[in-house]
Amino acid sequence: MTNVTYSERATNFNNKTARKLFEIIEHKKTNLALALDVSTKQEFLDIADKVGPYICCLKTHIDILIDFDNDLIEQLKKLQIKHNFLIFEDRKFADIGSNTVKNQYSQGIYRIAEWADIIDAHCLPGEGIINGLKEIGLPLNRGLLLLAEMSSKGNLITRNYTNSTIEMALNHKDFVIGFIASGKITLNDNNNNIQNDFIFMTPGVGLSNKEDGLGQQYRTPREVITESKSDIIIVGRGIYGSGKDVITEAKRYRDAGWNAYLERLK
Ligand code: BMP
Repeated sequence: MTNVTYSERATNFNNKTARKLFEIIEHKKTNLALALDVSTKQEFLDIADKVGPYICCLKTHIDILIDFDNDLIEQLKKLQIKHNFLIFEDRKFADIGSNTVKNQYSQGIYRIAEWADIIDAHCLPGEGIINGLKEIGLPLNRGLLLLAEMSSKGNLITRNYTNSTIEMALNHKDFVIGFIASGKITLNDNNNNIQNDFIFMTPGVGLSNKEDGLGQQYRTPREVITESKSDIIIVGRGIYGSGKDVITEAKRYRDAGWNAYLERLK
């Protein structure tokens, strides 16, 4: 089932954020998500505006910004409307669901639930983390990604952990829209239907480098989309890394990601 189009996939989801993401991908013909890990508001908004036309999703680490303020969120929302992309705050929640993650998601200075269409979480604490986030996110039609695999060298995620994560996702298909993973993963290596019912987003994507010297491991868009059958490539420093023209690089990754998808459809 790897030759199903993004639009066809959208019909498998009741979650509005998931449907919207597939709509944007198909409309803008891009499966590129930008990981915008810069530290100043000015640089953040400048790159978001330049790269916005070429991405389906903008991934943030909002706590990296040294001059965060509410105006940044207002400006980001304007850019979201101007360029039509979803916002994914890569907060990687990993605490108890009943109280802590609910407050981390909705309170504090960032008030993530108010502006992030998508968030992600580690399932290490157990299913309560999903229940907690869902209480806040589902009424707002938000979507949750679960970290089923990681791109960093030596990470401790095992096949059993990945399987348990998938099982938790299957219990919450209204809110869990997909996974962070190296590609399309299946439960117990069976060819079951989770492949079309979830979105797969893959970080650790680069056209030039193989690693960053601090454990990050890069694969090409072709390896990720055509071979590992992921849906979305997440690219950060490959686009905004030192000395690069962000528009040229964003187009390069958008084309590489989209061509890899077309190749898979053949
Ligand atoms: P870069 O392309 O600059 O290496 O950035 C990758 C981005 O993806 C970072 O924001 C990182 O937090 C995120 N990420 C990752 O690299 N590996 C994972 O397993 C999960 C991630 O969210």
